[in-house]
Amino acid sequence: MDQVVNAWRDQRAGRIQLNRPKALNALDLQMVQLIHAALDDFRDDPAVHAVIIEGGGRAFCAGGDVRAIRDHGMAGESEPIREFFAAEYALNQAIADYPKPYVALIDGVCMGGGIGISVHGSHRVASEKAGFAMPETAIALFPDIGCTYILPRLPGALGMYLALTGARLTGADAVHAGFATHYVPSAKLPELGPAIARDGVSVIAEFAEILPPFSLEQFRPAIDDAFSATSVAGIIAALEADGSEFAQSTLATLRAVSPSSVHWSFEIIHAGASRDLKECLAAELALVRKVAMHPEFHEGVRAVLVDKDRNPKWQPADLNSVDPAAINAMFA
Ligand code: QUE
Repeated sequence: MDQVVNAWRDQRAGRIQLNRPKALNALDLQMVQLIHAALDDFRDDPAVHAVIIEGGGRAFCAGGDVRAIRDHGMAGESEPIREFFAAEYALNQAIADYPKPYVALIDGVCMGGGIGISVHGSHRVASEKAGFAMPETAIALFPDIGCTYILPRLPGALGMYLALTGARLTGADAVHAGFATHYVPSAKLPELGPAIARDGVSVIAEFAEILPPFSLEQFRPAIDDAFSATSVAGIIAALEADGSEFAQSTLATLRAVSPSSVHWSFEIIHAGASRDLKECLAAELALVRKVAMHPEFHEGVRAVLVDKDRNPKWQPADLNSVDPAAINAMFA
């Protein structure tokens, strides 16, 4: 019970614990392979009626090991990049197709790859300690792990707003947005796993608490108005015309993250509205192989995770200087 992923049988449940707490359980290839192998075992074990996945330590899962991806990209090593993302996205698809209840207990940070190993499952339980985000535009990546399928299907234009700004959601807000399905207090979570293992997933409803209001409720009209635009320029124009404090601070966020990433993220999320999950993951794999080799991504990860100066030098430096031909080339 001391691997980067622990998997064990607990009464009628298969249980999985991510166990790389110092890296906030960020996924590497070995972890992805161990989770997938455990899911295959539990699927074929008739004594297992549900699978429960959780994070060891304070995080659920902070994403992927993007520092290692950057190192490979800078070294021109495309094969380990393809191997990691192909394995990660295959796991996301396997969770979506899983024939038994799949329960994620989210009691801490859940970003990027963490959303990928929860949102495609049948039950996503979030506590007041959960924090959800798709923060990829800050590192010049894009919302992947099947989120180009999920985000266009969230209420109104919330998905495009969350994707482009990286806005963080509380556990309760994540239920309102659709990332999570149940809101359970952190203090009750240690009892929930064993209760599901004994009595099945129907007990989750008994643990669930009354949902606090959606903190973005008052901004929903502004979000839907701006982020339903059919271009990045349209989003910016709508926020400028709005002029509210919310619109101003949203504009400031959009002007701080990678301009190129805002454009390629917008394009692939927009396209995701008319693709199924499998098509979305295939399009994400094609794009991520290009982005991982791109200097913009190397600079983003440098600024946020390597040097941590939070002072990226984006090229081009503003949203309206991005050449549409350069964005098209990422999808060629
Ligand atoms: C955007 C991201 C990630 C991020 C920060 C962003 C991401 C990711 C991590 C992360 C955080 C802590 C760790 C770690 C990785 O941060 O994908 O290994 O210890 O994995 O702004 O997409």
